[in-house]
Amino acid sequence: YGLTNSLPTALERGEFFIEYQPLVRLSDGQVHGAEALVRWSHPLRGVLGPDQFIPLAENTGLIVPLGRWVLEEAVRQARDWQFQHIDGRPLRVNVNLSPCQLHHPGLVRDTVEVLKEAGMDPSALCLEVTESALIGADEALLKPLRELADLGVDIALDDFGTGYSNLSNLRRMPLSTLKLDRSFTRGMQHNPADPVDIKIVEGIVSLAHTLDLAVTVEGVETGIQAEHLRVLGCDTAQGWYYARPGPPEQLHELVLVDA
Ligand code: G
Ligand code: G
Ligand code: MN
Ligand code: NA
Repeated sequence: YGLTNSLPTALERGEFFIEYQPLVRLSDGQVHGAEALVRWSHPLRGVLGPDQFIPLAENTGLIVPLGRWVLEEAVRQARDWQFQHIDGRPLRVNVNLSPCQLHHPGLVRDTVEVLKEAGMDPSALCLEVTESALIGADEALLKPLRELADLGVDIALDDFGTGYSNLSNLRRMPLSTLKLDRSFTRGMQHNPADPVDIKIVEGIVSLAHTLDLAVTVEGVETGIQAEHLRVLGCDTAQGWYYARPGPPEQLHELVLVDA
């Protein structure tokens, strides 16, 4: 009982909300989008993070309607950003997909519907899937992702480097981006950076670029880390150094500041 029981009503009562964390292009420091991160404003327990309820939502199947709500909300927000953008740069939005959503037969149809209803170009959406969700990279999982990628949706492999990616599977996946887990960013906090971490990141960037994949780094907390990662050729960064996850208005402020 408890959290699990109150999940379905929480969705009906509108207790979930989304925070957005900016994604910043390392070459010029421009904000080019944001990752949508869901929260639950629980009437008794306060604001709960995804780690406290996503596993429950997966076990109960609520993740499918919840995930669809997140997608709708995030795409609608990105559409608003596009209407309001000041200098011709359409902001993009990243949405996390859990393994259950990947297995759900309605994924492609729902995503296409949400994009159509919002009148959004598919290329403004990036879906993040984790390495562990793609273990084995069997066709049943790759097919819907490939259909989405063919429509122009970007697919990112989240938490890259922590799971069990079979590197040779990378080329079979319809990916456009690798999101390097923040454990790699930690080795970049000193000057000079950890020489082994430098070699590892260099290798991953080189592999990624060879496969035509962009590299996003997570967990950037300092300017030193950002600079090391920029020099190593990473494309995009995300982390507290730029901004914590926050309300959608935060992105307006950041974009206005650097415009
Ligand atoms: O928001 P926070 O920094 O606490 O994120 C913790 C984890 O929750 C991240 O790994 C993120 O991928 C996951 N997460 C956040 N929002 C969503 C969501 O809408 N759906 C799914 N499946 N996972 C999410
Ligand atoms: O989807 P993913 O697992 O990458 O979710 C991002 C998670 O990382 C969220 O929980 C977010 O709050 C957290 N996060 C974002 N930026 C930073 C950062 O700079 N440092 C740390 N330690 N965590 C971060
Ligand atoms: Mn993510
Ligand atoms: Na991650």
